[in-house]
Amino acid sequence: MTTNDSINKVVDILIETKNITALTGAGVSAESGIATFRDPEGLWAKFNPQELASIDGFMSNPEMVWSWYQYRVNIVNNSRPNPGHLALVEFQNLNKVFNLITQNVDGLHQRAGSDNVVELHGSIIRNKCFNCNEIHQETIIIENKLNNCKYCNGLIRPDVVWFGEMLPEKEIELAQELATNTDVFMSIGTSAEVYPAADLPIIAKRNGAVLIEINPYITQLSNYVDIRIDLPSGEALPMIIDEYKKRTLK
Ligand code: BJW
Ligand code: ZN
Repeated sequence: MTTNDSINKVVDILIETKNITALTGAGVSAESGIATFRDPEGLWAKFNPQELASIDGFMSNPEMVWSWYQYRVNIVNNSRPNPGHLALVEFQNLNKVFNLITQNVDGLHQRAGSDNVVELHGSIIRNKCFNCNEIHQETIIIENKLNNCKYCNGLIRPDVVWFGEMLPEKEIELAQELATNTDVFMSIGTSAEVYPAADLPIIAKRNGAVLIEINPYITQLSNYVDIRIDLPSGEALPMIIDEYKKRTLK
């Protein structure tokens, strides 16, 4: 099947369906200049996840972890949503039930205009207290200095989910329910290697959904999906929306 055939097949399915759920990963923000994790140029090729994205890492060197996240917050603040994010906003206007679940912590879906985004791994723009868990909404960037909680004096950390930490209960339960009940599930720009998010496409397919993957490279999910579009999401998603509009406006 050519890429165009796959796009056409996806649009055939979307037109007939009532309920669409998308799970996005770091690949969706790659075209906004935000590094992914597991690609050859990704963050985990240069940085050690155990040192930077775990409780033990924060406890042994909080200054280093905090400044690494501030460096990434700066990149996010200077980035913009790309055509993939913008096309996902248009999925809200197809007169279907559309649910967007993301593993991304960069807030770019929301900045693009997506509503009710289910954030599985938190947000890099939000901070919380390492000790009492209180959310500190205000941006606390005092160069690379560590900040303390105004309630309990604990250290402030980013409100993201590190390895070994539980995902926010409400979000993961909602995501599992959406995956169970959807007609179409799109896995976009994720390596599908990190659990429990990586279970969501499997749950959807086991419960009868058509499973679509959009990713320029093969993932662990690729052999299992019904349709694969091997393009960057910033190209594939606008193509799908354009074709959908062309067909439904006739
Ligand atoms: C494009 C593109 C373009 C490129 N267009 N596509 C053994 C020991 C301990 C734990 C475990 C274990 N085995 C399993 C676990 C559990 C663990 C886990 O899954 N580990 C695996 C790595 C094996 N999971 C957890 O620990 C989770 N918690 C949990 O399970 O709690 C229960 C528990 C408690 C205690 C012990 C055990 C279990 C928490 C996971 C938290 C993940 N956190 C991170 C960091 C967030 C904060 C931050 O940003 O720093 O979340 S890790 C990182 O991976 C980030 C991402 O959200 C997540 C997923 O990555 P994603 O989005 O898929 O990115 P990549 O880089 O992997 O893939 C990008 C894809 O894009 C590629 O496929 C490219 O081809 C593609 N791409 N350009 C479209 N233009
Ligand atoms: Zn506190």
